Amino acid sequence: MTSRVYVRNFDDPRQIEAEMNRIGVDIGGVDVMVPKGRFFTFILRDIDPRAANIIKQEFLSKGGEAALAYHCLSDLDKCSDMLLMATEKQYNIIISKFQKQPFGLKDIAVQLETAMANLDCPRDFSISCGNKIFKIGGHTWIMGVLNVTPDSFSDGGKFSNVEEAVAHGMRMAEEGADIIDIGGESTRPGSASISVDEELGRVIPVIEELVKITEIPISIDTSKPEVAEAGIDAGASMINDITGLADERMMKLAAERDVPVVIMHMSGTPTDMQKDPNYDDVVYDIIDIFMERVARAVEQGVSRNNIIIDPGIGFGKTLDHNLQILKRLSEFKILGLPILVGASRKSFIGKLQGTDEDERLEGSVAAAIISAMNGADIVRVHDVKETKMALLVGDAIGSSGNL
Ligand code: 8Y7
Repeated sequence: MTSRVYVRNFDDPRQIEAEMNRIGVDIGGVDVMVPKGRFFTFILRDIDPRAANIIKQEFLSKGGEAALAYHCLSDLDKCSDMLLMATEKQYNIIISKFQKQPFGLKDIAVQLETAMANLDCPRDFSISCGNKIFKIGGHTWIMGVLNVTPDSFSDGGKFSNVEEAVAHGMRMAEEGADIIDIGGESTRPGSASISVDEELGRVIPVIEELVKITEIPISIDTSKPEVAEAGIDAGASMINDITGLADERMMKLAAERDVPVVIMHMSGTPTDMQKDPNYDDVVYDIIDIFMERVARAVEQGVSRNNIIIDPGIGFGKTLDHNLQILKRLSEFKILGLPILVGASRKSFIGKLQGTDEDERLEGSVAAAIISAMNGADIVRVHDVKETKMALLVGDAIGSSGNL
């Protein structure tokens, strides 16, 4: 009898374990072998050629590989990028050797160690929001969009009176939303900002009414600390800040009130963000900015356990930037923080579908599912019922085969 070859792809070490158990591997052998079945590829940006040459040697000597620019062999003044390829087991050995090396290798060792810990599967943390605990990993939470603006992206004007807005919030809760995100200021590209009083007048009555009749956690979508504070006083239990806590007062408020905060990435301001967006690498550049913002927020007293990151689809991004972010979303897991994605009804979907704002449902659901499969923990959507149904299927597929 001839034996046949099959392919088996793993995206979670629990699946490697399950496969070894199926085969009947000795229990002691499983733990030893799983780290050899996990392969990580990392990019190092702007690496000193002297460090790069040592890294190359260490990886080769352990059976891994580290690809560097040809010029690094001769020109020791010109930094380059580097591609690292090895198993988890090989990284662990190499990292321990880096501890004693010069040229910043110790720092790289710490970064690699942190990266692998953050990429660990299953992701084992949760976010407390109001009276709910959102467990991260394996399940995608839904944030329903409630715009209370006369001119927002979608639903513009439809829910500008309190009663209608409250009714829409309740409908989303019934349809399966886990959080309601209430915003009063339009962030449509090119839109102008409004005053604190105007924004307060739009959102606060809606929050006050909703908390009377439902337990669903409410997020306040604002970049103004005054509005966020009043929103929390009225009963909101999360801050969604599209400027990514650009205002330090927002960091202080989040720290004081001990509520989860969404740090969203935006390049520029809503007025100018779509004028020629430009990145070296859209994913790595955004990760760099998250690193800096998260460190600053933690310095201001924000608990790391309260931070959610969001790459900000459509905020200073071209069509291709948006597609790259969604395709490579899992790379943001390197930060070890929950990931939120808001792609719903955005203009890139209209561009691809060739449809107007009110006909972007199918692409929005597709984007939500792909986000979830690529590591989003929360999706911010307008069409709650349709997204919920699709996610029941998507999440089940995503977690199938895990122990
Ligand atoms: C997002 C957002 C908007 C997003 C987060 C729209 C308020 C535009 N988009 N907040 N807000 N992420 N966290 O189309 O992508 O809903 S407004």
